[in-house]
Amino acid sequence: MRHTDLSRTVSHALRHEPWLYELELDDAGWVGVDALLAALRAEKPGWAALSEADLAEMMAQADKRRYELRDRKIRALYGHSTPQKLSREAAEPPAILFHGTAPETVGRIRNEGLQPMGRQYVHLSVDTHTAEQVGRRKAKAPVILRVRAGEAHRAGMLFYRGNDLVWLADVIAPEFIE
Ligand code: HQG
Repeated sequence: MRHTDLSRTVSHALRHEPWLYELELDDAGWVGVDALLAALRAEKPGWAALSEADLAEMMAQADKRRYELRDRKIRALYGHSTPQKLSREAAEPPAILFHGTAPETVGRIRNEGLQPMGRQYVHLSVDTHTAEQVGRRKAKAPVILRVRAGEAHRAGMLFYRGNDLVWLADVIAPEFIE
């Protein structure tokens, strides 16, 4: 529970509103661990002695690989909604990716394709199990869309690696979605 709470706050700081923590993400989303720790220590009495090891433990206990901690810097791997789009290196995606969503949004996705909505990128999953979990955040019985990512990539759409299970894209046009 303590880790979930910490992860939520780190997520808020590194993905959504870093300025509320007096943090500034660099081009690739990194902030200094010390700056993040200083902000977190001030957040809650229980976090007054928080250390880098606590962050590492929170990451190790998590069900998903959301952050990367390296050279005394930390960043979120995906999920950003900050106005300044992070610079990412485009990469060749797997031939097929998946996206889990609520049944009621499928009509719109059929018309407009997958859009980033509140985030910087569309989030895609490497397998149906992961897509199902993502979709369950939105609906009890999510719909799993199958994205022909290889074809979309060859047609000029850009893809980026999130973590081992998550890929990102700018948009996915409807013709690549089943
Ligand atoms: C939908 C979590 C209408 C889309 C997850 C989704 C993921 C459209 C919602 C990561 C649309 C956005 C991201 C369109 C897409 N019209 N709705 N044209 N195109 N949508 O939460 O992908 O636990 O911003 O289907 O596991 O659900 O936080 O994106 O339902 O990896 O680490 O708009 O966040 O990771 O919802 O989830 P979200 P997402 P964490």
